[in-house]
Amino acid sequence: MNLNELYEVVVKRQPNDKEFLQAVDEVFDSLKVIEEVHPELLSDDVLKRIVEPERQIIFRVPWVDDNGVTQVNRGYRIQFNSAIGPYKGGIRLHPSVNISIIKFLGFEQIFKNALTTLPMGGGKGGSDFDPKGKSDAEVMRFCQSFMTELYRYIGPEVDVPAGDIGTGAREVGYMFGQYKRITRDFSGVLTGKGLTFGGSLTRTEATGYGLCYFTQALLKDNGTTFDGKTVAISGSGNVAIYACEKATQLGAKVVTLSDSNGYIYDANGIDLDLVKEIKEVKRGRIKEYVDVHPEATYVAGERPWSVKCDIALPCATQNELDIEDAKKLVANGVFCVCEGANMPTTPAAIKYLMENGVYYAPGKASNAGGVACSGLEMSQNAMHLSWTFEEVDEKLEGIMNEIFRQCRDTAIEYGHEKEYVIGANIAGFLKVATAMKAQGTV
Ligand code: NDP
Ligand code: 2IT
Repeated sequence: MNLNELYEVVVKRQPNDKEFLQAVDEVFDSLKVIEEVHPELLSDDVLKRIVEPERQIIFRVPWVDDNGVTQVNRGYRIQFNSAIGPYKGGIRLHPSVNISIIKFLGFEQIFKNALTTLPMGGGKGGSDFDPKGKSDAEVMRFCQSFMTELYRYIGPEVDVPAGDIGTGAREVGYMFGQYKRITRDFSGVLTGKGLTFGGSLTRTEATGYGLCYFTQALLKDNGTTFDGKTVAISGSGNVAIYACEKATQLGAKVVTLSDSNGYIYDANGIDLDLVKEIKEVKRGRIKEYVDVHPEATYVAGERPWSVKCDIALPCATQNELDIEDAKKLVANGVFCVCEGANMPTTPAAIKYLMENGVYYAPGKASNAGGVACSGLEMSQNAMHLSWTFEEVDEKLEGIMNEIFRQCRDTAIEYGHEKEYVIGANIAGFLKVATAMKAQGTV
């Protein structure tokens, strides 16, 4: 069966899962390069298995709100691939969550985790629960109910969930507490834990910092640096905040951040202490920024891609940068787009950016710093020790440099220099495929 034929099988099996099909299509597009040069590396048996999750768990999550009313959400955990390690990946809490979104995220995670060089398989979970506007007590009751079902499927050597959209330190803490209460097992079953109970220094910063380390490696390889560049970032959550921090430390000026209601533009560079106060302490909205900085602007209902910048780092959600946005970015002189979010750039936008000579890096490579640091948290938990911030940060930078090297060198090896998406997909795939073949048809 060739890649086109297998893609038709995947479509037939889940015709409505558009995000998942988009993610598979992108990977298959890259694998066509191997199909042409080295068909023997594409085993039919491996390909057929890699697009089907090993296990999909869907469950009811009932909880009682502050008014005493029962609420019901749907919980998911997709254990996609365990060829190179225990399932590993975050939990997304957002009203848009459905099986397609969790499957696309789980599929991406397989290749991302392989690129980190650490022994982690691919998984993802979540729920259509919306933590926004809920009290701490409601969030706690939801997280406890979610874990009361999930605990039987996970474990430190089985499946290790973590944060994603809507799941931060608060939610991981509540889930960890409930897991421990049910199992009596104090172990590294989740990552992104608080620093007083097994969390790793640098995990909070890791995805955003890692994105900038990857981008820095890419820029260096192309003869430039962050220094003096203007950067547009979308989102104002965990990834966006720490991408803004590191890009600024590396000499860039970050001029935008956003949330699902609009974006802020500050020509003087984002005041990140204020953003942290609004988002991390008050759990407020990004438009509150202009209350303190009236010289900055807030644009409601728009995304930040019409702003003039050299480098764009989409850090909010999937398909948030489309072909119209890509055209605006190119017209304004952007030369580099590295993804902090998972699949934020639409296929047409990726094509347009690359055709116009923009360096483009896919999230499964450039945002792998978060899960890489989670892997380091697992190592520390297994050894019952903790490394300093500097030690973890140094390891993180080393891993991101190595991921960039794999993307660059694999792209060159297959005759597609600077097409980092091809390098990422092929390098990640070959590692997992080799392990799957060695373990037989399971
Ligand atoms: P957070 O929940 O901390 O922040 C998410 C941000 O994205 C918020 O500003 C949110 O705005 C915005 N956003 C979410 N959904 C939408 C939407 N539908 N339209 C517009 N804006 C939206 O999540 P993270 O920062 O952790 O995650 C951001 C991205 O990075 C996701 O794609 C995630 O999968 C990816 N990622 C995260 C990692 C991590 O370690 N946390 C690791 C690797 C990738 P609002 O408040 O209005 O919803
Ligand atoms: O998309 C991702 O890589 C994450 N949300 C982080 C997963 C993790 O296990 O740390």
